[in-house]
Amino acid sequence: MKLIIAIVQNRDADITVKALTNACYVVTRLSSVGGFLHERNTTLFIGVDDAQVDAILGILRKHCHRRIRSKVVPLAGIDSAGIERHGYIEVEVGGATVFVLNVEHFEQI
Ligand code: 2BA
Repeated sequence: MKLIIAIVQNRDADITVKALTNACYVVTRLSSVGGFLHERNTTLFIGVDDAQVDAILGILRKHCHRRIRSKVVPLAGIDSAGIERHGYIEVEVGGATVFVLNVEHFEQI
């Protein structure tokens, strides 16, 4: 058995969870926040048999899209008004960040 942990963008979360549950996979979703952009995202926990991992990855690939996001970063120095200067960097986010872990023991009590 595997535990799939998938971090997805909030814009993709509803449709991804719907596709997973429609395909009869059991999903737990948690609200999370990315450490770099500080944007809210969604972390999915999906426990599945080994043989189902590829199908889950296929659903994630289909519904989780890459997007370009901007982040404000401080620049060296200050401007003529004595105010710190800032610039923007662009980063590509997603589709999904996926971890596939071996499950040592699974039990529902
Ligand atoms: P964030 O940490 O907010 O990162 C958003 C995007 O910013 C990342 O997209 C990546 O393109 C960029 N980024 C992250 N850290 C960076 C850094 N130190 N320097 C430059 N650019 C950086 P993704 O890689 O698609 O990640 C999307 C979200 O997935 C992340 O949001 C984080 O919540 C999670 N994540 C990604 N990799 C992870 C990892 N190795 N462990 C735990 N969570 C991870």
